[in-house]
Amino acid sequence: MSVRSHVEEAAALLDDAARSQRGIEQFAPGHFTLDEAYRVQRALIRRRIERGERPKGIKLGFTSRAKMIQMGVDSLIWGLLTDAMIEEDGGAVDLGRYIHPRVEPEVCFLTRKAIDGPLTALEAADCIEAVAPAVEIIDSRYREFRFSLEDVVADNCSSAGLVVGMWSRKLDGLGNAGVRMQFDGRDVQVGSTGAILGHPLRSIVQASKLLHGAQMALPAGSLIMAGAATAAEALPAGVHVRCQVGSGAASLGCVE
Ligand code: OOG
Repeated sequence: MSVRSHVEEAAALLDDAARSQRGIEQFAPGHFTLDEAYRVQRALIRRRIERGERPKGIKLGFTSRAKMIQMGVDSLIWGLLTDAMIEEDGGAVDLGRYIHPRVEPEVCFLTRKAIDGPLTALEAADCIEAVAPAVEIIDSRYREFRFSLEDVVADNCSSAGLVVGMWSRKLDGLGNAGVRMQFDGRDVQVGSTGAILGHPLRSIVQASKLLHGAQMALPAGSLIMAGAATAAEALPAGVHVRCQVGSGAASLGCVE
């Protein structure tokens, strides 16, 4: 009889919670270390890959003060994206796939080179093929979105869905572009891309260090979600969401 490690056990619990849309209690304090939490995250993604999903890139979390304050967590975290998380820009999202989804306005990068070592800001810019406005749909597998840093890391940083708008090759002005998230044409969050680590390109620098620390590389053609520029908003049924970054936008409607 094989006894599953507590890392595999936690990955199975979180994976089942996502698939059944049933939230679970957060783990007891000290249940796992941060290092083990990242191992849970990888085990979780392995299960998805075994079911046929394909790796698509990475996302950063808590890169803005607004998000850290909202969730009471003060360290940058990162998670892994798969193709199954991508929702169509301008399409309708089936809320039945989620537990208690929230949306946040983001900047998404597409890489043109592999990232396989720590980068400077200048090198980071050289790795980018294009940038797009994006909406991230986060959905904690923990009841009431309550978690510790280790819990949220184990839960793949609440990753659930993402909508990527039109790609642009222009990175000028990205350090201070207006960000606006609207529900049915009404502003629910406004901010600036400068809220993301001072400049969203810094998220690529951070990502390169995190990847290096984890002895991982990111192939060319990957997506990197830079982290929300503002706090997240609960996603109610029936609203149309639009996230504008500078002059570009990504949007989605939701159906139940
Ligand atoms: C964790 C995910 C944080 C971001 O962009 O900061 C995140 C959460 O808030 O549930 O995605």
